[in-house]
Amino acid sequence: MRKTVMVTGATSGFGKAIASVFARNGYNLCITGRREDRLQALKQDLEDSYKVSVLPLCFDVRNRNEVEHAIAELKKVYGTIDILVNNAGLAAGLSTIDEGDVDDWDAMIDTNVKGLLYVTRQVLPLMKEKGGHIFNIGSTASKLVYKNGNVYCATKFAVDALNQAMRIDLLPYGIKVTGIHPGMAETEFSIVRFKGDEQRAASVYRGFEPLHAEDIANTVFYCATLPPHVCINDLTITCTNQANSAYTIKDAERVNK
Ligand code: NDP
Ligand code: 8X3
Repeated sequence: MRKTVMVTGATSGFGKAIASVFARNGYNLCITGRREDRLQALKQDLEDSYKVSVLPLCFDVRNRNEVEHAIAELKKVYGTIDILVNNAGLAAGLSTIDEGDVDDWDAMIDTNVKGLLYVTRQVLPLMKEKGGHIFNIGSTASKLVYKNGNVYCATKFAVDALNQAMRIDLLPYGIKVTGIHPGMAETEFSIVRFKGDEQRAASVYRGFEPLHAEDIANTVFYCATLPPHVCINDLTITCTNQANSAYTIKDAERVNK
């Protein structure tokens, strides 16, 4: 029987690439996000290309009622779920703590921390009986705070803490928990952070090759297909020009260009 994977935030970036790699390998999917048109287009594309079943669920992870209704729908369609990828998230703004926008703080905390918890809480009853695998997408910002990153980093530190907590709590159910911590990747992440300013977003990645969404998708797929007794707990992945969330160099700065 085909396995089922739920990917939150599949309308763009990592989530879309993760959904695609699992579909290409024959998994049924539940894809989520707030942009219905993108969910429908991805469903069509993946079903046509790979002959798998794709359930699109359009909801905001910040809204508990919407999360509950969506996962009740998932239960009706698939019954159980094998893999959950908690990927939906964002950074909003980049400023010092005294100048930060409180609405941005709410959006990040509500999405990256509370949204991840709401989804996980509803999915677990569909996973506990036969075990499964949860991926939480953290960041290099889960490991080291960078200048002006304050609240975003705090939400990703929280994701790191929740990885550790889930791994302990879910041991009796044979549920693997893997924290994936990417460094800089050129998705829509910076466009969202800078409120649609595409030039500013592009400048973040100028002068070096950042990660591609597919690099993270392939890593998630690798972790998900290890033998049942093996769990990768935590992985930090950066492009070659990045050491951590505070140190990245341009190609021009390399001595052996
Ligand atoms: P994108 O902006 O390309 O994708 C973000 C996804 O999250 C979209 O599908 C978006 O869907 C979804 N999303 C955001 N808010 C909500 C919400 N309230 N409810 C439901 N879905 C939501 O960025 P990335 O792919 O880069 O980001 C994915 C994850 O990776 C995030 O958690 C981010 O913090 C993390 N990350 C990103 C890095 C990077 O450099 N790109 C590096 C490290 C971590 P929609 O708008 O349709 O709702
Ligand atoms: C996203 C990468 O470096 O902007 O988590 O924090 S970074």
